[in-house]
Amino acid sequence: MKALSALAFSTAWSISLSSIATIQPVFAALDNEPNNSFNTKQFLPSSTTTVNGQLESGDVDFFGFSNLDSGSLFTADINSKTIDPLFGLLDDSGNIQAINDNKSDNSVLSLLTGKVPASGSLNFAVSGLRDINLIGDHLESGSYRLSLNTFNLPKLSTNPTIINGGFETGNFSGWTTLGETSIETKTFGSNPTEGNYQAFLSTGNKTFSGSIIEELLGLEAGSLDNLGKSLEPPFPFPDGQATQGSAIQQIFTGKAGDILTFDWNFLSNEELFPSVNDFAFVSIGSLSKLADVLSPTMISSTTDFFKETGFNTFSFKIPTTGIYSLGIGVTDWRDSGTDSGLLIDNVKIVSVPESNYGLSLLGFGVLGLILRLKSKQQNKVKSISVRR
Ligand SMILES: [Ca+2]
Ligand SMILES: [Ca+2]
Ligand SMILES: [Ca+2]
Ligand SMILES: [Ca+2]
Repeated sequence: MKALSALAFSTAWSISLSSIATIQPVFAALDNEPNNSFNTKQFLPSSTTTVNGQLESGDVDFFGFSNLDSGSLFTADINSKTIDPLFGLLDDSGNIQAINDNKSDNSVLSLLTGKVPASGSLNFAVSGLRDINLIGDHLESGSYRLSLNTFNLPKLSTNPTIINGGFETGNFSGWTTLGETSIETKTFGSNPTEGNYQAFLSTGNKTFSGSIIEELLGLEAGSLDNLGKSLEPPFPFPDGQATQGSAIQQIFTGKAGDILTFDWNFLSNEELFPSVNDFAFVSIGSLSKLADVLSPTMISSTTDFFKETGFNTFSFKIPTTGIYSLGIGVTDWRDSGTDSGLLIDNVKIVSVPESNYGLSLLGFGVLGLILRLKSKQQNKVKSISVRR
């Protein structure tokens, strides 16, 4: 299937609806009963990207998309004004691979993402809330639209130095993004630390699995899962997975001794359970956690999230001159139920002239201490104002 961006798709859709209102676009199909089981699924014509369906109480709609580009990424979502949907993904034998009821803490609509398997086929089932076995155990009734979008893993670009590190262009120019990412202002409830804009990454909505994020960031397979397991002992969770998240990346040339810094604020709605310990991470040189739900620095948040760490500063000294990949992200841990997020701002490189290297490092250390003290003071003020 030809890769079609969401923007291109919505434009094509509105044009065809307005100019030729009586003709369905070739890529839209209608729900055709009976399609109530995997074995009686409705095969959709090649190049179909949309299904306009109708769900009745006790009804499940199974669909088969085919001739997709194997290895490409997909997002598939259910939109409806009348039903609370549940969405399932099945393999080519009919085994349930993934279920999504609610795509985020703020929506009952459903969304699935992933990678198109070698067969080039994707099998979906549309049902009503709580019908996790896809057997029609629900009372929802109404119309919906299923939309499928496929695209390639974003291409990486290498910049001579960090570009748009403060996001003041109001977009992600210079960055590669994957998942649910947006540019926010102070109306988010947490002020940018530089200028008027900051980046926000979420574990809700259009997110991708840890393995796909690892692929984008060039990380070893399983490394995000392992980072989440780093709580053990006494909290082993050998089944732990970085289930779904978002990341941004920029590749740049770094000079030995330069210092890369950025400000970050980890936010979460999760309870304080080690079993659902969502976390934020950074990869440069190696992969490490920025914070997790159990971080002792979590305080009440003035954003839509319950809790946040407040802004902290990460810093990394470039050990040798060369090309570096900076990846920053946030992920759900073990389940995909409750959202976490990460604000990022002021990504920059502090260049240190070689002759003044030792002296500047000392100065930077003092600056870092001042920033940390300042941040602590801000946190104090914030927690007081929350209580008021
Ligand atoms: Ca049906
Ligand atoms: Ca739902
Ligand atoms: Ca900024
Ligand atoms: Ca979570």
